[in-house]
Amino acid sequence: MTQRGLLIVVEGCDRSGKSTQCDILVNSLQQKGIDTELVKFPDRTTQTGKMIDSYLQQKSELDDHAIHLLFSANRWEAMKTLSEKLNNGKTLVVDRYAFSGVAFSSAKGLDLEWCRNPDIGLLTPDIVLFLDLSIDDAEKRGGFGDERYEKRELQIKVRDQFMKLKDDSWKFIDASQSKENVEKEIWNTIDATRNLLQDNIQELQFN
Ligand code: Z5A
Ligand code: MG
Repeated sequence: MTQRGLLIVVEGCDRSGKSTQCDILVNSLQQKGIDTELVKFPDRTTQTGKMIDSYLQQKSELDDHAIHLLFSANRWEAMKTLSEKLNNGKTLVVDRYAFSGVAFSSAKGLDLEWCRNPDIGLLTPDIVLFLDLSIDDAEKRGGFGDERYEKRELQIKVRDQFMKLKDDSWKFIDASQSKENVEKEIWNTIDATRNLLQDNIQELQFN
């Protein structure tokens, strides 16, 4: 029987290098002969993703609850395909997941428990790599951009909310290091936990 792939989630503050490191990690895993694919949320290509993209680019307005539910729907519509891929042995590296959803919406003032509810039942990650970067260091990376949430005050609140969501599956990575050193720390973390994860691998779990 094919052993299922791992669900590796990469989370973190804005500008912490998530997308950069996801690309590197996918390549490194592939080079080791591990069948791996990159997934990114929000997926801006689907119908819900197009609405999210327009909202993030400040081209449209939506109620805070409505956009929260759209981000969640954007994940739900991918779940069947993702679980099939995992069950067929593919490892997935996921750039942002439900933790971002809860952290951003609750930082805007929505109730944390309310924010968690629509994502209950999504696939549970085997490991969450949290790329940790102070807001000051994030700003040194060329400043925040023009998208809706790219503001210092909100980003400070988002980090506080993320800290309320962590559990034992979270591994903190010091994202203030050079790209190469972050890459090494991530690889060492994956390598240290991979055998443990593979030994304890269960059927896919839904949270
Ligand atoms: N959002 C939400 O509200 N609800 C949800 O459910 C979800 C998301 C899933 C868009 O996300 C917004 O959606 C986001 C959260 C919200 N809002 N904010 N803010 P996105 O994932 O599409 O956002 P993004 O545009 O990709 O930005 P990002 O993820 O914050 O950036 P990053 O991926 O962490 O960083 P990067 O693109 O890899 O690197 C940023 C820059 O830093 C770039 O110039 C790199 O070359 C540089 N970099 C990277 N690593 C380093 C190191 N180590 N040293 C120096 N410079 C570096
Ligand atoms: Mg990114």
